[in-house]
Amino acid sequence: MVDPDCLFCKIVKGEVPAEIVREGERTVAFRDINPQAPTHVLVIPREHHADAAAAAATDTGLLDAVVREAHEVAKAEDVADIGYRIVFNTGAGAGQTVFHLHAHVLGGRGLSWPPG
Ligand code: D5M
Repeated sequence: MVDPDCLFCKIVKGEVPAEIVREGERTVAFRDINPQAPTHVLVIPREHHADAAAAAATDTGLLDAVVREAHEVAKAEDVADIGYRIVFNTGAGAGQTVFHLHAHVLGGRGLSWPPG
């Protein structure tokens, strides 16, 4: 399933450029255009799902693949041992701006809690 108007679907198809760091069978990982930490990578499924809730409702294996890939990114970026954060902004009220499921992988600096 692809949404022709979706920015991240266009990145999957190569129609919009992105700094891709890893590609898997089900996922693509690329650097966030507005990084909030030294490592800030987005992991997205190739399939279009608006957010984590939609993916959970329709495809039980997809979130597992995204989270596993987020951990592979953290290892490749050398932030896995010191600690990193995986964030799924889910819904506009939580700050989601792109409605294609994505995991933010943030690391390389101290990360405070609670998040803003
Ligand atoms: O996060 C959406 C994220 O997507 C936000 O951190 C900016 C990033 N973004 C937007 N456009 C691009 C492109 N073209 N390349 C890379 N990253 C991008 P959200 O959780 O929806 O607020």
